Amino acid sequence: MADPANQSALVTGVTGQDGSYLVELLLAKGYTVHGLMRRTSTFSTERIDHIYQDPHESGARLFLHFADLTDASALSRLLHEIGPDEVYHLGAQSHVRVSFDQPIYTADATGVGALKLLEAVRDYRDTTGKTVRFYQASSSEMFGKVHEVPQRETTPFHPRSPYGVAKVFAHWATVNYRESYDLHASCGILFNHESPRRGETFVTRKITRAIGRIKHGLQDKLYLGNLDAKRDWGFAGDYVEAMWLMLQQDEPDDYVIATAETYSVRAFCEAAFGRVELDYKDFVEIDPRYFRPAEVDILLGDPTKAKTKLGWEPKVSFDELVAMMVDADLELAAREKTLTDAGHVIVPPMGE
Ligand code: NAP
Ligand code: F7E
Repeated sequence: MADPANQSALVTGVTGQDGSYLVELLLAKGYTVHGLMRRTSTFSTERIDHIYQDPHESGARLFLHFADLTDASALSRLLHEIGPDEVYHLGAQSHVRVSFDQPIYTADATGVGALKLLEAVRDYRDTTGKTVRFYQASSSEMFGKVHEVPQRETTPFHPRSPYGVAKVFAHWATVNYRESYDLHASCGILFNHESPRRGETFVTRKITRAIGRIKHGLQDKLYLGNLDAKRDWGFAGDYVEAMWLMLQQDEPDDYVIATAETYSVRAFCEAAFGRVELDYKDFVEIDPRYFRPAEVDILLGDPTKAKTKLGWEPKVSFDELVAMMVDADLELAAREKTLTDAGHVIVPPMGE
């Protein structure tokens, strides 16, 4: 294994949930980290502000670069400019429901974006002769209408959304570059993973955000869609470790990363509202707006291969995850309440 202190990594999706945890992990190991972020009209670095380092200061090891996943020339230029040892491709339009509203953009950013980055990596490797290892953020959404339970690396894909279709494309593009061009490229087929940094429009965070606001009198109701869908929910901090482990292996490969437990959205509601001694039935209402044209009914992963080959296991249990998220959102809502009482206008989180 190479000495991490001399290693550099490029992380796409650095402003996202996983990007923030992965950057923390890589910096702690001694890596120099380059994050790719897109230009937005407001600040989008909230999740990494606590680890931001002024690039002018000596010893800085986190550098941010503007590029969009749809811009092949920017990706190629960045690869040549940075010359990373490892590339973690986490950037994507990652919301399943939104992918039905934006199917073409999702295909472009989430699907073809991965191919553009693979091309940039291949070109950089071929031009310079330098080895680059590549991680693709594949998803359990690729299993969609599942062909078996639990799902493992050999389970056939049957995506149920434009997002799932785009991820299947990106997944096979990565496998193809491994097989065609001898690229050290691995795919992590990650099942749902959550945290207090989870985007507020994903169901777990939507629930825990609402609980905090309900407890502090800032919100009365929570509108959700399908409560019967089941997901294999783990903690994002555990899952980024699996990404790193994949790129430390001699041979590239694909791995399911999951907890091997599944719970319904209803069960998540029960556990999360239960944490603050409330009954979810008193607050949750169903809004058909949040149903999807095609649903993924059950996801349950079998992480045996990751355990055997990578020595990876999830550390945070379902109950611990729920408690961590509820507690963090109670604190956030308490701060919002203080601001509201002082006359500030706090815009409630939007659904989806
Ligand atoms: P996330 O919080 O939604 O983060 C996505 C990141 O991609 C953000 O930094 C976002 O930037 C960036 N991005 C989106 N479109 C882009 C574009 N056109 N150009 C450049 N950057 C762009 O997602 P996550 O939960 O951290 O997930 C990380 C990756 O794992 C994603 O590829 C996701 O599809 C995949 N995945 C996630 C899960 C899960 O349960 N979390 C499971 C399996 C796979 P902004 O901050 O500007 O929006
Ligand atoms: O939905 C149901 C919804 O949006 C979970 C992404 O990270 O994980 C994520 O995709 C379930 C679905 O995540 C609401 O119908 C009910 O069955 O939290 P979610 P997701 O669709 O599983 C995979 C692995 C990824 O790769 C994706 O990038 O919850 N649900 N009511 C709802 N979902 C939302 N968002 N909002 C609701 O009101």
